[in-house]
Amino acid sequence: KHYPAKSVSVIGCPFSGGQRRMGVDTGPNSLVEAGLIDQLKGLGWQVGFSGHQAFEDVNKEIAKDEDIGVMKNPRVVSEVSRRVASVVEQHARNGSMPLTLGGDHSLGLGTVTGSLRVHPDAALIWVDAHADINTPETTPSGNLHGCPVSFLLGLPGTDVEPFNKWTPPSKALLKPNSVVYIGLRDVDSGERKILKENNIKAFSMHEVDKYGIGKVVDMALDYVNGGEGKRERPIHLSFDVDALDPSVAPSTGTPVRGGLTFREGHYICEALYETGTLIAMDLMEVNPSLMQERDAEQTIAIGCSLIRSAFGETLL
Ligand code: 6HN
Ligand code: MN
Ligand code: MN
Ligand code: MN
Repeated sequence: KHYPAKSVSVIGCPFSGGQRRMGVDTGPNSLVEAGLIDQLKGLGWQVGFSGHQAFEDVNKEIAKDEDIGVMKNPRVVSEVSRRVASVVEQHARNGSMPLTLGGDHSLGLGTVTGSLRVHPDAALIWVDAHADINTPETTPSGNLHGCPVSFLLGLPGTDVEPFNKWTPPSKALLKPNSVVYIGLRDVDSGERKILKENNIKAFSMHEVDKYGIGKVVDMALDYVNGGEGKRERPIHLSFDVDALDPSVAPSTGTPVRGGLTFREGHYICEALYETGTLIAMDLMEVNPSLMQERDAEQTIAIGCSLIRSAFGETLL
């Protein structure tokens, strides 16, 4: 299995430039302040954490970062993803499992790129209310947190500056049959077309209701492993906290009703830990400045407990 040494590197990414609501950049610090590092140590992990990533220099360019087409903050998002990719890559190469705390989900372009440089055979499980697979041509908002998967796949429309300077579509590391979604319920029409055309496996909330979360996670794992019960392929888990129902995780920028329950979210993390094949995790879109203080505390606490589940906290 991939991390027998139980070594994890916590990569805090205080970044909000992939969308337009303030505060998501404070997510990583809130998770750490809530005791995440000690919680991971308590589960027997060796935890590397030496402060959050310093994006101040890029962040202060945001005001000057003019739109390219409809893309908002394109240079800043591109530069941050480029850096995150190399940080994730380094930790993975050193044998320490990257755990990235967001920050908005545009960071997923960096985290997954970093993982795939070290584990080219890895599959991606994207847990989210949204598919985040808009291209610069289909995005209705111009917000790049809705686009990371299309860049990872190198889809038509992603050969744009400044991204093509460091992650050109011709060198895309992710294949459409290496991605599985769980939790979708707010997919744009352009995205739906992309999912269909590329035959991308997705378990929406409809499938979660129909089969139950246990079966859905089994089907997702069978799919990426190419065989029933096979559990060998390395997996990168990118977990957007808005996959959970807003009643469970209210403090997030793009909440959508009808989401995963507390247990369904935790079940996914527990089941992935159980495979022993998890090689990286992202926990994204925790925005403590949204909703009441109580809601923020609840969302932060759930962020921590989802992570603990993915790192081996069991019920019994
Ligand atoms: N997220 N599909 C919408 C858009 O603007 O492209 C929402 C994206 C949300 C992204 O939650 O990470
Ligand atoms: Mn997302
Ligand atoms: Mn490997
Ligand atoms: Mn989302």
